Amino acid sequence: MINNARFITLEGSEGAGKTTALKTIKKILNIWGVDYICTREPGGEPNAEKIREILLHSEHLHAKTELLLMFAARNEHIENVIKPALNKGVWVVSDRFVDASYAYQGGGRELGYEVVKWMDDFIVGEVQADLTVLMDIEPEIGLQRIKSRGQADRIELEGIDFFHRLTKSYRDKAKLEPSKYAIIDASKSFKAVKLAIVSAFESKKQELM
Ligand code: Z5A
Repeated sequence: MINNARFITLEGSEGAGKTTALKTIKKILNIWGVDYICTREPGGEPNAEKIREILLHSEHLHAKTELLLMFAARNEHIENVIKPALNKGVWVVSDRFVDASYAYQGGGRELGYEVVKWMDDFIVGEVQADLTVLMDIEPEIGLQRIKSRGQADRIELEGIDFFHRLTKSYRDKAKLEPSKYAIIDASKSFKAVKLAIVSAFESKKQELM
């Protein structure tokens, strides 16, 4: 935490309902009267958005290239958006952050925890989330939800084992620092998920404010 401003990240596998969760989080922060910005990864600033295009729409990328580009985009995002906002006392809500690298590249691509941890220490350092909302869902349910969405990007085209590995990596990462996480059962109905997010924020309010 810098200057009382808080850094909240939103994570989950495909079709976990992050977009829907973000709406609920915004409503909560509005009610709390917090000054905040919403951003996303990969992306969130011009150079990082260019890297996002390469990441999601290249025909092929080696796993290590993918990892390096995720962190290159993240460095631009941290230096140009996240740190300046937090330093001004503005809260930051990011749709995905470093846990996605542990999950997708460390787990999904099987590069392993250690190499991602090294990059995390090097690039993210102390700019860690105060709260990570993990939208937890079995891959079969999430993938079923996004089936009707049309053209899939490069990562969404992976096989089911990839999604099982990344789901496990998300869960394992959360176990390392449970107090930092709000784990939401994202397989429930829209209403139940919304209530679970509201309740999680209420229980963290004193700590965050
Ligand atoms: N990536 C990475 O590999 N490494 C990294 O370090 C980072 C990212 C930072 C970003 O893509 C990609 O980059 C992502 C990880 C990788 N993988 N891919 N591909 P993105 O930003 O374009 O997409 P996304 O992050 O996967 O999010 P999304 O697709 O926009 O959101 P979502 O969580 O998947 O779900 P949604 O759009 O909110 O909902 C999906 C559908 O489910 C939709 O039709 C909803 O109406 C429905 N839904 C949602 N909630 C419910 C409930 N409760 N019941 C029933 N139906 C529901």
